Amino acid sequence: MDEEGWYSVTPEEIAIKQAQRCRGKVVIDCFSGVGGNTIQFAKVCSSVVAIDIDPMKTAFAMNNAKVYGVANRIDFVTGDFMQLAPCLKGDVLFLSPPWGGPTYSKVESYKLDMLLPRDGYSLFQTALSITPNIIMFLPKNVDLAQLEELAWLSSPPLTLEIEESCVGGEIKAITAYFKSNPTLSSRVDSLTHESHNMTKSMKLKKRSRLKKGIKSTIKKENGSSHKYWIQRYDLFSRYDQGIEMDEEGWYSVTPEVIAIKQAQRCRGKVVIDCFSGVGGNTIQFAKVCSSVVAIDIDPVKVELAMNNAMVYGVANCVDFVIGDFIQLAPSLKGDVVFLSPPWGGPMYRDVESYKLEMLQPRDGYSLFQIAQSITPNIIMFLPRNVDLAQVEELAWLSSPPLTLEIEENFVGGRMKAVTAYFSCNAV
Ligand code: MGP
Ligand code: SAH
Repeated sequence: MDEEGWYSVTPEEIAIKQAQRCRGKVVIDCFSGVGGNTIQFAKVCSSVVAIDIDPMKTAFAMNNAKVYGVANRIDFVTGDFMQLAPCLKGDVLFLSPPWGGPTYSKVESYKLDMLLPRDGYSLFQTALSITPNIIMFLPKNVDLAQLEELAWLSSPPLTLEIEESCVGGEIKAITAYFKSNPTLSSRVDSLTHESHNMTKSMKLKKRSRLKKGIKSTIKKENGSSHKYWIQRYDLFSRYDQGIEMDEEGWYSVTPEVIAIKQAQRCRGKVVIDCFSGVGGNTIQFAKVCSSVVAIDIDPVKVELAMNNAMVYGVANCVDFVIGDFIQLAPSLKGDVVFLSPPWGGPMYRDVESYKLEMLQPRDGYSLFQIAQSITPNIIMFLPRNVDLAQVEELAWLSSPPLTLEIEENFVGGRMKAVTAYFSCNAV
């Protein structure tokens, strides 16, 4: 535990009860803290994503989930829920945001405006963009009229059930369960005009920059990276302005002219960069896309990518996630999925025909299938010696078959790789 953990963790008796309402569902625990709720969700839900902005909290939650033997059933994400929201999907959203510290009980009536990191109206509005099935864990002195307002001002209005959350018979907090109600929504159609005006005050505020403090060692360039160091300005034209790399970054970053071309195909779209590495693609997506989520399983890569995005002045346009794309996929949504997975290191060139089975962390068929569960608009960055018949197979074996465009990628007249653009309609 850490200090905030001590005063904000949901008591087990309450967390168990809340989780029972989510049995079999895909749950997003948006402020997961040290894992009090996450652990109980993991026991009964079909899938749990646990998000916290503080990497220390994620580490504590992982440890605590291990104590309960459920760590491998949870996708832990260090990130800002408000920023990640456009790319999340799930059946139930669980919100137990900061109440402003232990002093919350000093006021007679706790107002939703006092919740953090945004007022309760903004939080709720963001949650609603994902699902109407929202559970909020709130102070026992919360203004219940404001909660009812949240339900009624939604369009369509939601049903609301308030539960007094007790430990040993003593009220500790309030849990509000919001759900959609089709009959209710048709009856109050005539009210929606009024609701509409009132929801204006619930509009989301401008995106705030991610605050992160991931501590890690950044490997400096070494001998084996020298060949790539010579090409440094092809990789990042702003290399001299503070770009940082690690060894895998050197040999796998997408050269800038190629990344720019790939990004142009995604102008205005919500893009998921599933293997973001040191950010070669992420940076170019950030310049032209409406929203970019950059996922990498390696925390060092994410730190490097954040630094590099800062060099290009686009860090605040990207939602950085430390996580496993394979595990996160069921909770992701977006217009385009960009896959530039590990090819197995620079030795990929040693075979004449590179097979999709050689991609990592799963073979190309599996990666493609996982990507397809999100969108048919998939871009794959592949070795120049890839077996093109296999790539075509990916398009044809899809149901319905996808259109495929293969682009050969050159830098300074040398072929570096190929990009495969799959889509239902043109991306
Ligand atoms: P390369 O073949 O290692 O370099 O990678 P180069 O300069 O073409 O070497 P040559 O001596 O054969 O001419 C070419 C490009 O492929 C790199 O700049 C990366 O963009 C990309 N790339 C290489 N690897 C090993 C990976 C990888 O594992 N994953 C991803 N996503 N891209 C890679
Ligand atoms: N396009 C990137 C390079 C990607 S290299 C760029 O231009 O910089 C491939 C990346 O995949 C590596 O950084 C590796 O850490 C990451 N990776 C490997 N397995 C992963 C997984 N399961 N989920 C997310 N990222 C993964």
